[in-house]
Amino acid sequence: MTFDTIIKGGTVVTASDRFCADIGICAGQIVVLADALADAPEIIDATGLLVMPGGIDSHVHLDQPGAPGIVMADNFESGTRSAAIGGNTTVLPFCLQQKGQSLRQAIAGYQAKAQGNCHTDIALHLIITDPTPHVLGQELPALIAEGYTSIKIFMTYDDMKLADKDILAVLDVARRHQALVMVHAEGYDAIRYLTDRLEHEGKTAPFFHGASRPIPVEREATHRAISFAEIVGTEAMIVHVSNRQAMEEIRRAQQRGLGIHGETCPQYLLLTEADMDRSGMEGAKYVCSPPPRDSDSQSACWEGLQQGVFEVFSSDHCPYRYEDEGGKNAPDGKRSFRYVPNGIPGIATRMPILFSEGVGKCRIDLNRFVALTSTNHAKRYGLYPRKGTIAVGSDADLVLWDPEREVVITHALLQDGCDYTPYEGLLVQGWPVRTMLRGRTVMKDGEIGSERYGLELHRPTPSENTQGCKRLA
Ligand code: DUC
Ligand code: ZN
Ligand code: ZN
Repeated sequence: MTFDTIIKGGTVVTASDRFCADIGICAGQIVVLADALADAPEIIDATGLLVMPGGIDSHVHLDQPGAPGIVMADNFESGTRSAAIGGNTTVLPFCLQQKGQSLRQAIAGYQAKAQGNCHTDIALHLIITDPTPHVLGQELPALIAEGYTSIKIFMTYDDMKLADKDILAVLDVARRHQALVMVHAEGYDAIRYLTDRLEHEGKTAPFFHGASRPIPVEREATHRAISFAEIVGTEAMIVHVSNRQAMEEIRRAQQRGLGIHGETCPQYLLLTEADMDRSGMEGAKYVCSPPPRDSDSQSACWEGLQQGVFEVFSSDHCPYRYEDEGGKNAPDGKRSFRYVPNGIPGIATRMPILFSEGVGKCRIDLNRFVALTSTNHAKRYGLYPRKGTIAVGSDADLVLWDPEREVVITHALLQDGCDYTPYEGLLVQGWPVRTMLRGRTVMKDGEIGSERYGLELHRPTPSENTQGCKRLA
């Protein structure tokens, strides 16, 4: 048998196994895993390297419209470029429906931005902000049937929040048509109240972002979202969980047998509220929502990863330039944390951080690392087994990983469109040295190829999905 490419001498790691094998690739797919393959025009020496499924980051914002005057720092080209630098081969960005827009218009807009510009494969989640009867009754069911099977909703933000009755209505569409609702769980009214109070007291620095959305704000909304999913009788994913109380709400729901899933992100393992407490507007570099918390919250997020409460570890890459962070969009140039865009970059640093802090410090093993960064994303969002594993018939989406390489993270390494990284100066051990998308090298030693091979993936519709992709084994 001949191959296009052979990867020789590496240690293959999946979510369940670890073994030495060569990998034979033909027409973009893995066709053989065996000892001592030979005979291919391209032979890649992976001696001393781990060969893992390419990272899948299921929580990413690219080219998303925001407040007037604020432009997201990454488009599909720069965002997927940085993703490939960090060992990812698939990302799932959000397609935001703006008020008054149809879902089809929103999708067409994102597809136009993505087409021909991606270094990784992509699949879009929908964000519903305007749940009109037409959207819920016609468009959404039709789009779910076409494979847009994941939908994010917000419980906060002036222009995005859904009323409780609308949250219930979206969950009900998801129940009837077998989609998954992803919930941003922070309560709007409590945040409004606290923000007004803090501003009245003159507490406007970025640091007070944390005080405007404390842990009970997230816990209450998490509890409400879980209760709504239970009342409707459907599953839900609570995204970007930041603290123990919210994690415990999810764990309790899981212990009661509910289909409630959880996600956490690097910022909740490494950053704390103290990072927002810097001079001038410097703290704005760490402003995201939910905010970074405290050391007990970090421990709880690690526990959630270790115990399986969180099945996915995503970046929530939501990049804004620091030069735009300082309240550029504030009325009358008023400076307040209220006007700092909520989000930080992290698409390239997600895997190295979890590898170094998790595997390197014996908090998780290698198989769990692969599950949390790739396999579970593919399973939950309908891409498995095409993506998320190393098996005969799967796409040859691979990351070759040097477990010994020490790297000091600096923004220049990451090749995103931002002007900083919150992890500047962090020493990590373990780094991706080659990223391969459907058998083609898209990143080698920090260099990105000039071709953009990334495609929008068709996700199986609920009726096509015979692999049990939505339910994790
Ligand atoms: N929610 C996200 O998912 N990302 C960044 C900001 C936010 O509120
Ligand atoms: Zn969110
Ligand atoms: Zn997000």
